[in-house]
Amino acid sequence: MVFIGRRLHSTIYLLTLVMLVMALSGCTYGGRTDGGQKKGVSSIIGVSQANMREEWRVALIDELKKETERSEDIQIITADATGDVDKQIQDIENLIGYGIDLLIISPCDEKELVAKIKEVYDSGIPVIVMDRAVEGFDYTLYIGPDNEMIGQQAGTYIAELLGQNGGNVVELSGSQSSKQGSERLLGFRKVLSENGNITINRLHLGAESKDAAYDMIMAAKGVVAQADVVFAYSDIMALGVCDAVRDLGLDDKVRIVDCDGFKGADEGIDLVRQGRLTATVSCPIGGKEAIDYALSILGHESGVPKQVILRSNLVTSENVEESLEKINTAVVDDGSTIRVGYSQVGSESNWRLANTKSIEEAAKRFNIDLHMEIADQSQERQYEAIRSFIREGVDVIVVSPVVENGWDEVLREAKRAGIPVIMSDRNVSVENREENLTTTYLGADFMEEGRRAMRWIRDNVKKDGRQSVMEIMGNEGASPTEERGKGFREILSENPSYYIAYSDHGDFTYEGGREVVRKYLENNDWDIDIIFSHNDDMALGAIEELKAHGIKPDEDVRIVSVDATKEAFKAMVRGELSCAVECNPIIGDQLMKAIRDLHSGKQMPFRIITDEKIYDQSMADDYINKRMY
Ligand code: GYE
Repeated sequence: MVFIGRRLHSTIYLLTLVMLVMALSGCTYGGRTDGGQKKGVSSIIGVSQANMREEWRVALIDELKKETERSEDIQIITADATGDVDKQIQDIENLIGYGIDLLIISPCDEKELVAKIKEVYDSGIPVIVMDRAVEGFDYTLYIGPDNEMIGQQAGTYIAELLGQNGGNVVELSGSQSSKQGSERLLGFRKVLSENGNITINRLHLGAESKDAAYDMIMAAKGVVAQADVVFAYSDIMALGVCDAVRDLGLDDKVRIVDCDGFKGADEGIDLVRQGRLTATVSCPIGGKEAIDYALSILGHESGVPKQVILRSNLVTSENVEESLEKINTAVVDDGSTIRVGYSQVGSESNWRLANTKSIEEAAKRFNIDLHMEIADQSQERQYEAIRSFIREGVDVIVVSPVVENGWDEVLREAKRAGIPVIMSDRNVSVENREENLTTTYLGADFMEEGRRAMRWIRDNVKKDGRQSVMEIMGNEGASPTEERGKGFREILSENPSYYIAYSDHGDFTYEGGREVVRKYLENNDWDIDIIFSHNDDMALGAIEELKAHGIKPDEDVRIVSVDATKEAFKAMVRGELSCAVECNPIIGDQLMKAIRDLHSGKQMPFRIITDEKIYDQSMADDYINKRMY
C-alpha cells in the first residue's frame, strides 16, 4: 500500500509539472472535461497528430479523448504537428519528456518518421500507428482503414447504380499529396476501368475543401449537367458538391457518392439521411480501437495483433438508420457462454497442431463452448462441418479454409441462418465482397512472409553468377501458398541474380517435402543453390531426403522456410536450416477476443494481422528455448 501512495503522489506532482511545460510547448492535456484531475492515473498516453486541419484528424482526437474519459486510470496528452515532420519529431521528444507510457501517432509522412518511430519502439515505449502505415514493422500495432478498398467499394456501388448502360461520372480529387485520397482514387478507378461504358471526367481541386469543391462544380456546370454521378472521396468535398448541385438545380438528376461517412451534422451519414448524398463509404476513425488496444498493451495482455484493418461499409438510404444504430449501440459483453463451431484444415504440420491446441486452450479461458471439426485437408469435409454447425445452431462459425475459392454457397447458407463467420489463419476470396459473407480475417500477412524470405536470401545468400531456387509449395489454392509465392516473387523480380528453377507442391507435410526433392533427383543431378519452402515440415522432409543423397543442407544448398517452429530452430542449431520466417499459430487468445467482441455487437475490422519476426542460425541458440510451438 505504501508504494502505491508514493507513486500516486509523484504522478500527481509530475502531471502538474507536465501541464505547465505542455502549455509552453503547444501540447494539450486531455483530462476530464471538468478540468478536474483524475485520481489513480497509472498511465499517460501521448498522441502525436500529423495536423488538425483535416476533418477526420480532429474527429480522431475527439474520439481518443472521449474513449480515455471512460477509463479512470489513463491520461492523454495530444500534440499537433501542423503537417511539419520536424515539429512532429520534436513533439514526440516532448511527449517522451513528459513521461508517456505509450505513444499513438498518425505520421505526417510514412517514410520520414520511420526512424523516429523505430527509436521509440526500440526504447520499450509501445507505439500505435494510426491511419498511415509506416514502412517496415518497427512498431507495436497499426490501426487504419484499407483506403484502396474504400475506393473500390464506392466504384462498385456506382457501377451497379449505373447498371448495364453505364453513364457519365464526374470524379473530384484534391491535392495530389493526400495519401488517403490517392489510395481511394486508385481503388475507385480500378473498378470503373473494368466497366467500358462508364466515362469519367476528372476535376482536380487545389485543396480538399468544401468551398473549393463548390467553386469547381459551379465552374464546370456544363460537364456536371451531363453527369449521372459525381464522386468525391471525402465528406468535406462532398458537402461542397451537394450545395453546388442544389444551387445549379441539378439535385434531381445528378447523384452524389462519397467516402468518409462521418456521423456529425452535414457529414456523410447525415447527408445520406437528408437524401443529399446517394451513398457514402463509411469507415470507423479508429479512436475506440486504439484506446481498447492501448489498455491491452499497457495491461500486458497477450494476443495484441500487429495490424488492425478497419472495416468500411457502404451506407445508402436503405441502411442508413441501421448503420447509425450500429455506430451508436454500446458494445456490452455479458460474459455468457458462446457456442462456436470451428472447421480446422487438418493436422498436416507441427504448426497446425500448435494452432489447434492454442485455440482449444483459449476457448476454455474465454468461456467459449468450442466444437472443433478436423477436415484432413478436404474442402468437402469442411462444407459438411459448416453445414452441421448451421444445423446445430451455433452462435459463431470459424473456418480455417484449406483453399481460397469455392466458399460462397456454404457461406451464404450460414448468413441466411444468421450465423456470423470468422476466417482464422487462412482467408477466402468471394465473388462479391459487398455480400459481407465473412465478418473478419484473423491471421498472418502471408505476402509479407514471402517477401521476408526473399529479402533474407538477397541479404545473406550471395555468390558470383546466378543462383537457382527450388520452391516447395503448400497445397495448391491455399492462401498461404498463393500469397507466400507472390510475396517471394515480388522481391525476386527486383533481384535478377536469383531465379526459380523448379517449383512443386508438398502440401505442407513432411513427406510432401521429401517427395518434391526425391522426384527432382530422379530426373536431375542436384544443381539447386537455394530451397524456399512454404513451411518448416516440408523443409525438414527435404533436408532428410538431401542427406539421404549425400547433399549437405546449408552447405551445398541454403534452405529457408516459413513457420519457425521449435523443430525448425533445432534444425538451425544443427546447422541444416538457414533461416525460418515466423508464422505465429498461437492465435487462440486473439481469436477468442474477436469472437467475444463480435458476439457483443462490436463492428469487426476487415483484417486482424498477427505479429511476426524472422530468425536465422545466428539467433537460433538464443531463441530456441523461448519457442512456444
Ligand atoms: O504455414 C503450415 C500449415 O495456414 C499458415 O498451414 C498456415 C500454414 C502453415 O500447414 O505449416
